[in-house]
Amino acid sequence: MRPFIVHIDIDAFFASVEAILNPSLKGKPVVVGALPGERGVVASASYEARRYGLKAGMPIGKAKKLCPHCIFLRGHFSHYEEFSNRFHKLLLNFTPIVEMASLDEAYLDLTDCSLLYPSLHDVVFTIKNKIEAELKLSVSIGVSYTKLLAKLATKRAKPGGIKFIKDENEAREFLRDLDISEIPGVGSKMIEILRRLNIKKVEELWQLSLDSLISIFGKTGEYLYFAARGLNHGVIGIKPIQKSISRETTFPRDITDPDLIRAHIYYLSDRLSVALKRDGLKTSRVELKLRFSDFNTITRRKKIIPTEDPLSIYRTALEMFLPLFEKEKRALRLVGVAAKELQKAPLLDLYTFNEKRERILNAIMRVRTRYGFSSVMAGRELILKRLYPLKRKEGFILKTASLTR
Ligand code: DCP
Ligand code: CA
Repeated sequence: MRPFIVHIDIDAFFASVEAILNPSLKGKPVVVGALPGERGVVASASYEARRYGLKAGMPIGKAKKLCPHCIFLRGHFSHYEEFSNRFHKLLLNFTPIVEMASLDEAYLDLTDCSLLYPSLHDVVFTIKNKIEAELKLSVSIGVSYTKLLAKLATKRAKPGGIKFIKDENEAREFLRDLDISEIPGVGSKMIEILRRLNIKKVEELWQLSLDSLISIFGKTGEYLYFAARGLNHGVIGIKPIQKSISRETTFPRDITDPDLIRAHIYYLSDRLSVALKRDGLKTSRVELKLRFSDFNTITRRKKIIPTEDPLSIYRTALEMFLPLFEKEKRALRLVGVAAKELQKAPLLDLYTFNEKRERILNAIMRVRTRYGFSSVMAGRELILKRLYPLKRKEGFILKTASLTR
């Protein structure tokens, strides 16, 4: 039997949640992200704002120029998480096979549910109505026999529609005219190389053999060959381990004070540690990213014993930071810390296990879950109060409202 895969994505997620929190925003051009005059980007734009050409990732200055009367908001991350959880729970009522691909995006596998539901086709409409009635959020849905086709179908259904690609014939018709840049994972470098081969549409990509794609792109070439045919072997519910998680921020103004930069590095390490702990992961390579006032950007990496401890991540990042900063002696514009080479944390790691530290970290996690992120903070990160508002639940409200995962 052909798999029955449903991909659901919430329309203009952050902006739509804002319109629920404040109904007077409904139907208006709303942008969540940095505020005009700040340095940062659009994270989410309502469909009304998109009419002016606004989209995610656009510098906020440009957005303001294109749409001066847009309503710019910094956003409320904890509410987005709450809606995401409700979205996830609601989907689990229909099938246990649900994979949350991001906060506002999920895959459902209904293949084996045909005894439960007389018509799988109809249940898709039921799911959509239920989400929209209970969450008051508009969603778009794609349905097909592979994850990739379902995701591509959702994009075509936006905003607010449902698109089915039911068999290989429909898939071929659908893929034929698609721009290669629409295939997830195809980046600007790949597009450039394919352009030089005069390939812009998926149909043109079909002309290349598996061997020639592999000889051009290596392993990615193999992915591309199958993706161009709508095939990928992703299984729902088994999320591949993420390769890295990062947290970075652009400062409100360039910084030269090393204490202040250290505070940022600690705070970012702290946030990173929370993300690792939540996903049950450890990192064995820490990456530090610095962008100077002239936009010159450097990264440094260092191996460590697998950990999710903020202090170990911070110290490793600091070891890389100090000599660099000493040498460059220039103002910084951005700092980022990334956890690379992630692995599932073993339940009990006999070699690196430090029971006392583990207990402290777990206790901090529990207190934070209950009383908010700022209920436990290190002294060295508190000097950031000079720059940012501190909220009980969210911690410091940095410039970047975007998901830096
Ligand atoms: N997001 C972000 N930074 C980005 C992209 C997205 O912070 N560079 C956040 C804001 C979005 C949310 O993730 O609201 C979901 O991302 P989507 O790409 O699904 O974008 P939207 O939901 O806003 O719009 P769409 O209707 O196109 O799905
Ligand atoms: Ca979305």
